[in-house]
Amino acid sequence: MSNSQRRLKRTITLLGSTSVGKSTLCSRFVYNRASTDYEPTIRNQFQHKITLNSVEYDLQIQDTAGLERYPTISEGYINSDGFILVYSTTDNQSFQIIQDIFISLSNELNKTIPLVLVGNKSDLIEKRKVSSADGEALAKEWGAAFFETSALDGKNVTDSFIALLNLIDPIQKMGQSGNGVKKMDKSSGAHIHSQGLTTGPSAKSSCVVS
Ligand SMILES: Nc1nc2c(ncn2[C@@H]2O[C@H](COP(=O)(O)OP(=O)(O)O)[C@@H](O)[C@H]2O)c(=O)[nH]1
Ligand SMILES: [Mg+2]
Repeated sequence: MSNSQRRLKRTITLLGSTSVGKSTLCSRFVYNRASTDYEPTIRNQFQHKITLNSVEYDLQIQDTAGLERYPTISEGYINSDGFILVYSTTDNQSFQIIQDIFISLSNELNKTIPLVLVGNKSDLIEKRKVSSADGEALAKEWGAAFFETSALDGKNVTDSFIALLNLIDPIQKMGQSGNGVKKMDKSSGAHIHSQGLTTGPSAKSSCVVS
């Protein structure tokens, strides 16, 4: 038993306004490169395998596009196990929009939602508009884990996905409780992060544009 690996299927959805770097984050995580050689219309799905602490995760990662034209969260996302909500640290409007998206998500998914808030483009230091403190405060309010990332240089990208996977399991074990978004202590995300889960993404991945 101790030698057998657990296998878990997980669906993760990235949400956020246009150009915050959702597709580039997916490309960085799955292929370890920043470029995106596809132009998704509404949704783009990646299959990716990653092993963490002897658990083999079979990931379906849903990249989204054009969400600002869809004020309510599409049914396609309702079965996601967790969400990465992305804004750009260089764009105040994207920080506002991610808050609107969170409200839609909370209203539509009447259950506990594992969430990671990501402020992307942290490499663009001179262009920063949203402070780290504001991002962190928002994540704390939501009970989400928080990372500032750069899909360009890779900073914190894998860590963001791993933090979400580790948030999903405890929440699923807890079961669904309460109305709306369960306020989870941000420290649980930070704790998971600080455990130093170092296993990198495996080579098995594919991408399907829909
Ligand atoms: N400097 C920098 N540029 C980024 C980063 N992430 C994405 N970009 C650029 O931002 C633009 C929009 O990225 P994209 O992934 O298409 O955004 P999406 O619309 O949210 O999927 C592209 O030109 C990317 O190269 C980042 O972390 N740093
Ligand atoms: Mg995109």
